[in-house]
Amino acid sequence: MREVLSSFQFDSPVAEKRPYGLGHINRTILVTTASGCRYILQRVSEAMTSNIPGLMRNIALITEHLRKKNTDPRAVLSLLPARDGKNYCHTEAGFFRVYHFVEGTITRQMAESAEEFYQSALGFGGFLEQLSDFPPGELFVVIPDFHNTPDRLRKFRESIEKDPMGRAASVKKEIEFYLSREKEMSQLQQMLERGELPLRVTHNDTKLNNVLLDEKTHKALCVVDLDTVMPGLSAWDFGDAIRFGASTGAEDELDLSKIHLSLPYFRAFAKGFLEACPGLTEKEREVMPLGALTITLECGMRFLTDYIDGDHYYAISRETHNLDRARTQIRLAEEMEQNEKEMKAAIVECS
Ligand code: ADP
Ligand code: GN1
Ligand code: MG
Repeated sequence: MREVLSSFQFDSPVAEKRPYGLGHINRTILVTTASGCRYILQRVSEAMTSNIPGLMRNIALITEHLRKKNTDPRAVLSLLPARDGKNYCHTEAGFFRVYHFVEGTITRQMAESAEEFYQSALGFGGFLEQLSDFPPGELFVVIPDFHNTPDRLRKFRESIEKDPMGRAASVKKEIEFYLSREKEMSQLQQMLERGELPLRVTHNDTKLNNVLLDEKTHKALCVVDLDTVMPGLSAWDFGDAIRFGASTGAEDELDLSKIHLSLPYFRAFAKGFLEACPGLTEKEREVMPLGALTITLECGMRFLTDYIDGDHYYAISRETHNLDRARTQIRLAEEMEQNEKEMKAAIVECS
């Protein structure tokens, strides 16, 4: 850690460091220096380390682009350079980067009101809008096929086949749930391949805790977690935000009776997203509910894959954590299937 900390140009000596946030992928540490300045130090997940210069170039390009469109410096993440001039450092312990801490903000794991969720939609929709003139082809594809749901299904089948932990037999019901939805899971990808939906620069990980809200106004201020910004579909960003934020329970809730799709939250998010990103095509609007279902199924299937594989990808704090997560996604997906008409009507209302 000493080597990592001495690689970056902090304003003064480091006084304190502690784990921070509830992300599942990177290791995030809050660093405070002697002068009281705060920074976010991250050890980048191994899933992303195939081309760190490519990943960090993406982040530099995106933040530079966003900075031209935002006057408030707190609205865009800002990287702290390493002493060698790069925007990351490499040690035996992995790849690290540092962001300036965006002060005066809060992160929610669950929105406290539909209004707050609407604000987050303005944040994520605005992000999409502000990057709509950024050429997607400029970006390095950090995790290929990240939201290629049929490909995720193929990997799921491979894991069931290998079953390295001998867990598959105990989760037959859950496996069956996902396998039986191949058709639904393939639709968006097929539309993308047929050219019916435009490829945009998308965030691809639009969980509520990836947008910082201003602590005073509770308005969306800054979108974080830029590792997965890649060419993608607007329905993925919309869908992932709904999956996480329009659920009435936590992603890892054990009491499944607490998991419902909140239609008021769905409407609030749809309204904000469409207001902030008015340039979506008719087809893109039409597939927004399908985006919610697809990403919920995909995400649940990824959790179950990781459970079967032995929990190598997502951070867990109990043995069945990934299985518990896969089960909440099943509940939520079922409710989305039951409320397809209502979701479609909400999109029409907001358009
Ligand atoms: P992960 O990929 O593991 O989810 P994130 O980049 O999302 O990591 O960071 C984890 C959490 O740290 C975020 O949910 C957010 O609360 C907080 N965070 C990240 N970057 C900043 C920043 N620059 N300023 C303030 N908080 C931040
Ligand atoms: C991960 O990094 P974090 O916690 O914001 C994951 C997302 C999943 C999410 C599920 C790079 O997001 O794809 O939807 O967990 N990010 C990556 O909570 O795999
Ligand atoms: Mg995150």
